[in-house]
Order: sequence, then C-alpha cells, then structure tokens
Amino acid sequence: MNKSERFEAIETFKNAYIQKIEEVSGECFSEASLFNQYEALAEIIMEKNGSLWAKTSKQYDEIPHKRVYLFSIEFLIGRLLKAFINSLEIEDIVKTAISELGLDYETILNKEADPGLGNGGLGRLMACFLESSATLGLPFHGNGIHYQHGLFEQKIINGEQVEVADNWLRHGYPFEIRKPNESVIVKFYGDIHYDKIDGVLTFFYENYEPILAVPYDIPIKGYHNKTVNSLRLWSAEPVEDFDLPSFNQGQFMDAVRHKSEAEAITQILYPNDNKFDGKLLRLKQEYFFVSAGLQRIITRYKRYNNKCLDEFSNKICIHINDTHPALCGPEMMRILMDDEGLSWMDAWRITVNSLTFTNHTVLPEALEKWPVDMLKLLLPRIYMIIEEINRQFLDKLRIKYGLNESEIAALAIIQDEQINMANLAVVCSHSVNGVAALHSKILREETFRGYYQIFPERFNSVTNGVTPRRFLINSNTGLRDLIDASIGTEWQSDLFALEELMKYAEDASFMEKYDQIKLTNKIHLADYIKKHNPVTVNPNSIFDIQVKRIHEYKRQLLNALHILDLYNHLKENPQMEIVPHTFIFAGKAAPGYYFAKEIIRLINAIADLVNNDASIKDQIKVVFLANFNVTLGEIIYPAANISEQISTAGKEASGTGNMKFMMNGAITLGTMDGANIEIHEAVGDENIVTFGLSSDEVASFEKSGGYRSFEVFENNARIQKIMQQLIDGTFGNFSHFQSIYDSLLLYNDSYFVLKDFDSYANAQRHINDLYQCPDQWFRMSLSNVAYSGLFSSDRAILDYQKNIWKTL
Ligand code: NBG
Repeated sequence: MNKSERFEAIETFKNAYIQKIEEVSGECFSEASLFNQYEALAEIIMEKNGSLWAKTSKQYDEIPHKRVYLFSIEFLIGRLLKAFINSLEIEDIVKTAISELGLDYETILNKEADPGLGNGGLGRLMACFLESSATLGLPFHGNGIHYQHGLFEQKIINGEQVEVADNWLRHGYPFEIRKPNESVIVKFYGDIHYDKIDGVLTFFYENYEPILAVPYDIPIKGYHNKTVNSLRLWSAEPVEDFDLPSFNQGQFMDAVRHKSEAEAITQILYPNDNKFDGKLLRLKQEYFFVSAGLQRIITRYKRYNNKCLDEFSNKICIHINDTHPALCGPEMMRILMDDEGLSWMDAWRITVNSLTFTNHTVLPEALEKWPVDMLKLLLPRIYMIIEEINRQFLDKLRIKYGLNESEIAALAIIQDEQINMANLAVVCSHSVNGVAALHSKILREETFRGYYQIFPERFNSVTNGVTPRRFLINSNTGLRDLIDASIGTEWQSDLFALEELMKYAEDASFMEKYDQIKLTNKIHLADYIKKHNPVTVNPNSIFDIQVKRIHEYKRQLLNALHILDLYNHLKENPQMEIVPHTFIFAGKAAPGYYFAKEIIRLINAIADLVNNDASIKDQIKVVFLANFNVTLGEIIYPAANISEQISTAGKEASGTGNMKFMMNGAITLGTMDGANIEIHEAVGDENIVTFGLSSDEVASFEKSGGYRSFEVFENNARIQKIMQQLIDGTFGNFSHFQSIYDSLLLYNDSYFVLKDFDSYANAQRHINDLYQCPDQWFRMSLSNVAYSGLFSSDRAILDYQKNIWKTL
C-alpha cells in the first residue's frame, strides 16, 4: 500500500469508526463510553468477517470437499478482536486511526471478555485446531456448548482460592450470531414402544421431554486469508417459554419452572479438568450437543445430496474429542435408523466410517463411566442401542476373534452396570489416537491393549500443537518483528522455516536484540505483577514459570517444596549467592479438589515467607498470579526463561503449555513425559533440562504397590526439614499443611514428589549455572524458538487431515 492509499484507508476507517460509535451508543463520539468504543470496533470487524464468512460457505458448497466436524464439550477460544484485526491485515491502520482519534487501542481491546468455555489444555487445543484449519483453508467446524457461565473467575483471598461466577455474557458478546431458524429438538426421558410395521421393527418414542437447541455461530477467521469457518455452540431453551395452563390456574412458579429446567442444561461449564464427575446434568449436556449437532449435520447433508446418505462417510467426518461426545456413536445410529429408516447394518457402516476418536488422558479418575440406570432413565432409546452395539461386538469377539470370557469382559462397553465411554468411542470409531508419542504408546500397550490386538489398524498418534499466531505472532510482537526482519515472514504460515534462525546463533548483534526483547517482555510481566500482587520483582532475575491447572500429577508441589528448600539453603548460608530467581505460578484448582486448593495455599504461604524476608536479599521471589486464563497466558509465555513441565512421567498425555513457552524461547525444565519427549528430541539434549523417573520406572513402582517415601525421607536431611516446616508453624500458627505432609509420608506419595526431589534440585542448580553463561543461554533459547515448527497446530491439523480424516 503506498503512502496516500494508507492515508486514505486510515481516514476511511476513522470516519466509519466515529459513525459506528455513535450508532451503538446513541451519543456523540466524544461522549461515548470505553465500552461503546469496544462495541463499535467489534461490530466493524464483524461486518468485515461477515462477508468473507458467507463467501467461504458458498465456496465449500460449490467445491465439495470432505468436511470435518469437531465435537468437543470445551472450546477455550480466548479473546478474538485482536486476532481478527491481525488476521485481516489491518492492525496498522486500525491502531493509527484510533490513536489519531485520541483513543487507546490496547485499553479498548481490554474491554473484551475472555470466554472461559473450557478448563485448560483440552479446550484450548480445540481452539488452536480451529484457527489452524481456517488458516490452512480447510472445511472444519466446531460443535460445542454455549455455556451461560464459563469457568469460574479465581480470586486469591488470604492466600486461598475463592471462586466467583463467570458471567461472560453480561454485556452481550459481539462475535456470535444466534440462528433460531436452525434450532432442533433434543429429547430426554420418556418411553419406547416398538411394533412391526410392514414386517419392519419400528420404534416409537413417547412422553419424552423436548428441549429446544438453539445454535450460536462464532466466526473462525484464517490468518491472512479469506477463509472463515464456524464454531457452533448450542444453547438449551424451553420449547415453549411458558406453561399457560399452570399460569391460568395461578401456579406461577410451575408456569416458568420448565423454562429454568431447560436452560439449566447449558448454564454452566463443569469446572473439572481431567476428572470425571458423574452428574446427571453433565450427561444431559453431553447428549444435548451431540444430538443437536448431528441432527443439523445430517439434515444439511441431505439437502445437498439428494436426500441420499450412502456417501455420507466419504464426505463427512465426525471427530469425537475425548469421551464427552462419545454418544455420537449411538445417536448417529438412532438418527439413521429411527429417523432415516436405514437398516442396522447400513447405519452401522456409515457410523463407524464417519467417526474418529482422540483420547486425551490415561488418568483412571478421568475415564467416564455412566451408570446404566442413569442412561436408561434419561436416554432410553440410546441405551437400547448401546446394549445392542455391545451385544453384537461381544459376539464378534467370541466368534470371529475367538477370545475367552475374561478377555471379552475387559473389552465390553457395558461393565459392572456402567457404560465405559472410552470403550464405546473405540468400538464406534474407525480411528483412535493419542496426543503425543508416549501417550499413544501407553494407549496401545495399556489402556486399550485388548483393542489394539484386534484392531491394530485403527490406532494412530498425532502429537498436539498450538497456534503460533496467538502464542507468538500476536502476543510477542517484539520477537515477531525481529524474526520478520531476519528471515522474512514465511515462517508465520510455515513454522518449520524458523530453523533458519539458527544462522544467528553466533551473531552478537542479533543476540543483543533478542535479549532486549525478552527483557522488555519481562518488564511487561513485572508491571502486571506489581499491579496485582503485593510484590516487586526484578526483571533481570530468572523468570521460572509454572502455569497450568493445579493438579497433583502436574506436581506444582515439587516446585513449591524445592523453593522452600532453596530458601532454607540461603538462610543457612548467608554468604551464598545465586542468580536471582522469580518463581511464578498461576492456575485454577477445581472447586471440589481440596488437595489442589491446599497446594495453592502452600504456594501463597511460601510466597509470603520468602518475599518478606530481607535476609535473603531479594535473591528469590515467589508470585502466584490469580485467575489464569488465555489472556493472562499471552502476557506470561513471552516473558519466561524457564518452562516448568514437571509432571510425574506417564501422567501428562501431552501438555501444550510446554509448546507455548518453547515458541517464546523459554527452556524446558521437565520430566520425560508427554510432548516433553518430543521437545527434547527436536531441540537436542543440550537445549533442555530433564530430570526424574522415566514412565517405565513409575509404572514399575506402581505395579509393585508404589515406592517407600519414608525411606527417602529418612535418608535426606533437607527433605526432613521441609516436611517438618509443613507442620511446625513455620507459616504461622494457622498455616499447617497436614494433608500435604500426610499424603507424602503416610500415604506413600503417589506422584513421586519426594522420589524425584533430588533429581529436580540438581536440575535447578544446573539451570542456575547455565544462566550465568549468556552466550550459551542465548543459543539454548534461540534453539527452542527455531525448532518449534513441529509444535505448530498447523502441523498437527495436517497430520489429522492426512492420516485420520483422510481429507487431503
Ligand atoms: C488433557 C491432557 C493434556 C493434553 C490436553 C490436550 C484432558 C482430559 N486432557 O496433557 O491432560 O495436552 O488434554 O490434548 O483434559
């Protein structure tokens, strides 16, 4: 764009913006509120998206290409406005125009709510997949739930987590379009009758409770292209607002009761991460979005394919993201047989050939098992179908594969009066995959061992990835500009091109700029910390960061106990000097997860002790930042020196925070778990610091009933001291941490915290040494950026498209 065109564009934008502000506020421009400024900007951008959105749909209809629909109970999309503006390539114009109007761009962007429609990695991964697919121009759409309340807002009060409801829709949400004319009915409860009509067994569903499912569509814009895909979120509403007969009889509460009962289904996101909580309402949610989504997809498909479903599985792929949407199997069977009149055999062929499944965890407490009674009551027809799928499958195991009864029992979908949802998903899909190499191996050899023996061809592996647009290009603009200036912009859509950066590994002037960018990002985070926590941190200290959900297996406890030990060490050796360290934590604990909340309390107690002790001369500071979410992550990742990825080996399926940190040049301090293993392979042993038990060692201890934590305790004076401090009043009279003490010593430390302690402390010391060699540290950091190509979700999506959905 030449100078005068650019000027034109700025002026045009200014005029449009002023006009829009006046339209949305009904006030003149100078009187409008900050929120009006945000609303107006969002509307202008949505208008731009709108026409591209319509064009993309038309194109997909004209050039038939296999479509993928991703079913997930969580989509953690983050704020959208900045991402839209950047993807439309108008950031420069918008920013300049806004500043010339005397307004502040960043402040306006900050008015946007961050929709918390997910718990953590699982939901965020789905958002990355949506963005990458749109950027690659592929027909790929999300299907999920329009929660009225997302994940709670976390406050830290007196060192403890306090949950506040998240009302993200309070001021409306400008990026969604409600489409009431595409609503469908989802049926719960009721009775099933069947009869032979013209020799065909026909099912009648009566006395059910109908719920209206209304879709809201959110545009998913590709980066620097014209593709706009959709994320469709379903909201539950009563079929009729009002029960008129009750109202007329003066029973006003009864008249509206069914309205709130219907709406309850999509009121709230369950706040558990990696934990099954078998509530009836959750089962309703699962069936609700599965049924609504599939009904619409099949209706639409028929409209464009002469009502014929024969080719369905060649043109449509339905992806089951973890087991929450596993009812896709039986629900598809129901629609194809009961609504479309297909035979069992035809319906089964289409179902299995259309469905694919990704497992995201091997933690036993996370695996979904629904009581048969609950399913029978809530979804009687679906239960009948599951029973029949199970019966036919077990027969096949017996007859075709010759399995004995105990082998068969292990593979059954219905076990001990419960529906094993992972088994259901495997049986109904033609592809099953894990999310990192180690995780897929554990699936093949442990979790789904029996299935792997009979269906080896179904098993795949795709290592997760994250979108570099959100986690580098738009959030670390300093680094983005330096990379652009050094190797051009191709890397933005082909992250492997970052390898070219290695030619600067010995370049002093590049290093100086690179280090300056990291420092600027750290200053930015330090300012944020100062605003939100009563502590000032030194931007020249090592920023050692662990941000993720709080969970025992992720071992924030190991990190916290090591800080306490380091503090003891400094106290005992007043002469000792270390590189100043700032340990930063953030993450939410599920409200019902007592132990995780104790870990938060401990971290805050340690922060209080350490930050207020002048005798250690500011050599360590500890910060717990409240309310970790996507937006806060975007400030944190670019500022990190160390990325803590210290889960007990074998427990973290992949991890994706590890990739976000890596892309921003942080060095992983991690166990050989999940995708850390692949990060290790990509950057080489010299550019990562690993420690701890291997997954095989953990598994072998577990098989023999665990290790003896008391023996480690007895032989290690430093561990004895920190354990004692948990219960001796070190943190003030009321701050005992008895349950943590007991879990580590009395209950044998199931997550191997004490077992890995020494190895972790050594790794930390090693980092301290490395940081003191700036040239070496720079090379390590740069290697992490340069070799992050493999961890782009563009690569992950291409793997899925080629090997799993077979769309390319
Ligand atoms: C999580 C795993 C992570 C993984 C994400 C995305 C669940 C059930 N699983 O390790 O714990 O990175 O899924 O695959 O939330």
